[in-house]
Amino acid sequence: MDRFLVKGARGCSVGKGPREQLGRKRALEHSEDGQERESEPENGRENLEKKTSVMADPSVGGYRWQQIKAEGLDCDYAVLFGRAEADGLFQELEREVEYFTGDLSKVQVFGKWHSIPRKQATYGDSGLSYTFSGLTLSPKPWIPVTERIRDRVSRATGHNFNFVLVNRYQDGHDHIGEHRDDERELAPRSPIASVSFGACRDFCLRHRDSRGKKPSRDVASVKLQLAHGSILLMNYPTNIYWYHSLPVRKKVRAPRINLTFRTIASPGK
Ligand SMILES: O=C(O)CCC(=O)C(=O)O
Repeated sequence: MDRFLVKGARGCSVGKGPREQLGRKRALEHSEDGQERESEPENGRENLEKKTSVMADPSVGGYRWQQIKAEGLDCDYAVLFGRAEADGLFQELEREVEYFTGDLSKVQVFGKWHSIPRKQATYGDSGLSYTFSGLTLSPKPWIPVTERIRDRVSRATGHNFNFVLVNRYQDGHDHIGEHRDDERELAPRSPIASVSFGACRDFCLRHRDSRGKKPSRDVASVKLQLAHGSILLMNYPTNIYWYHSLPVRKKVRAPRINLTFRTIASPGK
């Protein structure tokens, strides 16, 4: 059972509140190499103390922030762009983003190469480097659309970001497996801002102690639904304790683009 489900505006269930718990469910999940497994409905784990809440002043910066908290998990969610603006940004991203091709669009799992089940691109400040698929790369220079979204994110959150990873999901078959954003090059304790456009998708978070066949503890998982034009700010220490994924959802037919804005520590720091 998920701890809670945050559902939101625009028909994509993005704002289910603490009392509106999901019942038992079955979910199809894919791992990074594209292998599908059907997760069993979990039961008996409903945590009655739900902590979805609205900040003391929910309209700070003109946005209605929702706070999502659990043990070691600290996130803030808001709709950042109105529908028309979000539509325009989605179209511009579709026209302008240049995604990786060739070896950079593949991943090696147990010695075998697989196509990554989504498209990816990176943009950022000059002089930065990061490790991707075992390679040290530099992001492409910012383009106007990623710069505009970055600046809006900075104004809304009060944080500056020097790098963005763009993930494009063609439809509900494209996905990202469970992982943490805990790369060594990230500035310690820096938040990660995840901005979504296009199809609404489930975003699942699982505590590190509750993973695998024999979890050491039973911490209820968290499922959010990320709406077109929304932002999810993942604050420290979320990425220490919680893994996240965007599972396969075969009924989703529309594309989605997600941008995770990050702060890479300057070389030498
Ligand atoms: O598409 C998403 O919402 C998730 C992206 C993600 O997990 C990542 O960039 O690390």
